[in-house]
Amino acid sequence: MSKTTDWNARYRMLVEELEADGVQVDVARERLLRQHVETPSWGYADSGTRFKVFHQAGAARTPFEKLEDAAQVMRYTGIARSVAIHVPWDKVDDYAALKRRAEELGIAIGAVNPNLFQDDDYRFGSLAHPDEKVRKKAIAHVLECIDIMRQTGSRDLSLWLADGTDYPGQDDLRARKRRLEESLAEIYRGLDPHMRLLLEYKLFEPAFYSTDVPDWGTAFLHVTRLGPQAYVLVDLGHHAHGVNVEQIVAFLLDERRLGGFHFNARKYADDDLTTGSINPYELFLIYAELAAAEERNGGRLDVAYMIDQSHNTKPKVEATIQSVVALQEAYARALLINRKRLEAAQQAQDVVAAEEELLKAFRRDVTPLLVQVRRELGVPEDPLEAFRRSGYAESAARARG
Ligand code: PSV
Ligand code: MN
Ligand code: MN
Repeated sequence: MSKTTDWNARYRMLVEELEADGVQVDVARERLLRQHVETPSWGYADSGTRFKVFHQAGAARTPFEKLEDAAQVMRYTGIARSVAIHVPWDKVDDYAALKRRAEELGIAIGAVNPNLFQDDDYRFGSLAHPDEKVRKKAIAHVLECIDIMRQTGSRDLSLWLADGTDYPGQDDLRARKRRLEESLAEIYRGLDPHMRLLLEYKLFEPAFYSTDVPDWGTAFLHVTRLGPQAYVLVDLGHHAHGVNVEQIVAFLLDERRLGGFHFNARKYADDDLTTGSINPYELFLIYAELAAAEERNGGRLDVAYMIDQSHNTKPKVEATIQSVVALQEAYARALLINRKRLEAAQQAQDVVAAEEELLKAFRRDVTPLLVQVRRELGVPEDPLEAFRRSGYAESAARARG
């Protein structure tokens, strides 16, 4: 981003252009000022592929260091207001102290993610395991996480299950469904009234023959049966190729069961790459649905916008800043869609005009609007460039080894 750019003039020009086009920039500006993205604690620690864990110099080693890195993303973007934790990866003796430290750093603790996959007992599953003892152990762990939520002030319990089978005949598929229903119901009863249970689905992996929550429809059925505090979580990396994710989002929004996202990008499987890096148009179309629902809802929508990424080839804080900025850009563009014209084109079955309305917003250069928003948020005009110049990565590498 050039230092000499007259952003005020460019912002005025954009406002004029948009208003002449029937789009209210102030509404978009205000929504962008309120945007909230949550980053994952596990995205700041060493991670790997199926084949190797790679060490990055300066990667966070403790839950407190992860908070420091998450606070950097907040410091440079102004919207990464909270950080999700994963237990026991983020196990500490004093969760109130973790909460206090987060607050000192200007962020909050967000969703709590129980770990129901890294224990020898979970080899054949957790909440749907054939052995009642293992199911009870898994349920007890999730209830412990709900207690942690009380101490960290978290509202969302984010559940992803590795449960499934590898071979036909390995287990009774209907029995697995019923066991899962019962386990989820017991967990649901443990929630406080303000808490939400978010159930994440995933097409396959680590189980390859059957997966107990393989798709949004299965997750939707479970959460609907559980009750009004249960919602579906859409992880962008967890679909078959070609699946229309924005349609799933629209359906869940209409049913008021969309609880949140795990943003990332996917090429082959659970790649967890930078959001918007591979299919920015898909990300825009998802935000187009979100912005439309927000519009119908008087400007508010209770959805948790979380990132789920683990970077092996990029520096972690930088990749997370890139993702947060991609989410900001997609949202900004979606807010600039001329809805009235889009609806008119849809009513007239003018397919080309309707598509062009979306493309026009998608192709818009929203940088002047984002610079304006960043100035109001008190963060640098170019978050990534400012972070790279700050020397934080180098000093973390020195301090953390
Ligand atoms: C495994 O697929 C996974 O990436 C899920 O998306 C979870 O949300 C994440 O791990 C953290 O448990
Ligand atoms: Mn996920
Ligand atoms: Mn995943």
